[in-house]
Amino acid sequence: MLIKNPRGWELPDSAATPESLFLNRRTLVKALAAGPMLASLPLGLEAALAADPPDPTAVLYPVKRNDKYKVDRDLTTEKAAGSWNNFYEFLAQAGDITDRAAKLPVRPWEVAITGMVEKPTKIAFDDLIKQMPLEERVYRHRCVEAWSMTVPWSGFPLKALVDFAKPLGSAKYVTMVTFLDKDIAPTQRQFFAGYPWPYTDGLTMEEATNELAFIATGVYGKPIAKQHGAPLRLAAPWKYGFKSVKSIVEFRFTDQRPTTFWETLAPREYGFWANVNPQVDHPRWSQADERLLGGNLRRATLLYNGYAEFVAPLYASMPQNRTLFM
Ligand SMILES: Nc1nc2c(c(=O)[nH]1)N[C@H]1C(S)=C(S)[C@@H](COP(=O)(O)O)O[C@H]1N2
Ligand SMILES: [Mo]
Repeated sequence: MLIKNPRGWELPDSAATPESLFLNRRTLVKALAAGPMLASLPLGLEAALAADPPDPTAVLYPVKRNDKYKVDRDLTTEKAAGSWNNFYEFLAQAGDITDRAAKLPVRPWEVAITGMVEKPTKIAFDDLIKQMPLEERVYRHRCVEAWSMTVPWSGFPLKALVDFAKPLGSAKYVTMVTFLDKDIAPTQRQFFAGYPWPYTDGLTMEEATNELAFIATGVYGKPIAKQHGAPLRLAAPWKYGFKSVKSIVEFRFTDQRPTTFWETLAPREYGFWANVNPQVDHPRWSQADERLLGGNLRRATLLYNGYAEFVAPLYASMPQNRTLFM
């Protein structure tokens, strides 16, 4: 389908497609797939749909579940997990951002490998994923704001990407960077324009190559929904959710510890390590328990979010003080 009109996200605010178009996207996409209706679509609508061409990776899913990673609770429903999201680029608080995030164009999508690597490079996401070993893992996720979910991510170990990137022996950290685009992310141009965009966070190389660190490209047996951070995001389940950067455009290898988005904004509340610990309260609230998305059930929060057997050795020789858990 060749479309010469500007795409939705290239239009100025005043000319942007109204939200209502996106509300009905699913129905419309179905109708489009059926074919003959296309000719009768209004031009603006056609342009809006062009933001989302067919996903060539859809055929890869579902992938085989790796049963090594057990959880002690039921899966969160797809609806509950997909209608309560933190993605500050679209809304500066947790909430249902499905319609806002629908405006994020995820094709084409390039991933840059930069910094201390043998050869800095850029690769199309669709080419990268073909080279990665895909599997499904059911992981728990604990937001620093004391809600949690349990979801089946599909994707690949971050270690596979690190191997692909070939970092130099001197690299000690990997920073993950989200897209920066004021035309797409309303908060990057409005009241929150002064935030330290783009969103970044990072891991040490030991953390990044720990078997738990996972890049999610899918969820619930399908390509990952935009509100969850399409087309690829980190899932580091032993750390508070804000470490798990969404919609990554760059993996940057450095020998200096990065100062991350939340650490820059509120250094007394959020730090680099951010390992989950129910005994170390956030300065403004308790971390002892958490609300399970999809209801009002609460569960006790676990040290390292229940993943101590995999990750506690990483921190054994470090001072077990507050900064390790914020
Ligand atoms: N780029 C970006 N990544 C982000 C965030 C964000 O605001 N922007 N929020 C983080 C926080 S606080 C959480 S809890 C998780 C939420 O992931 P989910 O919406 O898929 O549940 O994403 C993390 N990754
Ligand atoms: Mo969060």
